[in-house]
Amino acid sequence: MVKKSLLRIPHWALVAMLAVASLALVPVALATAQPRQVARSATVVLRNIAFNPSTVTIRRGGSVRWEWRDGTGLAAVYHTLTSIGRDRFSGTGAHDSGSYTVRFLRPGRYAYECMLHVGMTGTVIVR
Ligand SMILES: [Cu+2]
Repeated sequence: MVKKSLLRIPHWALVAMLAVASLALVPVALATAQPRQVARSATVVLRNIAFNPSTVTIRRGGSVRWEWRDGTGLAAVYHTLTSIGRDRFSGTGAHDSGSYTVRFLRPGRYAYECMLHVGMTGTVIVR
């Protein structure tokens, strides 16, 4: 009976408290539901046998530029840019310098790799 007396809050008061509590949550929910500002384009540098950064996110219609900068001359390391997975894009053969740019028109998750180095992978997320 003692326990029950603790719960002697009128029903309307409980409803009012829940209403206030849910209102307090609304701004947070709206803030997380809004899409974050996504960059129009991104640059990925091929260096140290890796794509840097390995994941980039851009807006639909934007582009990604890859730059081969993994050493020069005899120390140059060759890499390919090879699309894998369901959402594909055209890539390149093996290079040790230069750049390559792809414009992404459709939202999706574009995975890619270097065919010469196991584990050298990257992803372009288009929103
Ligand atoms: Cu490579």
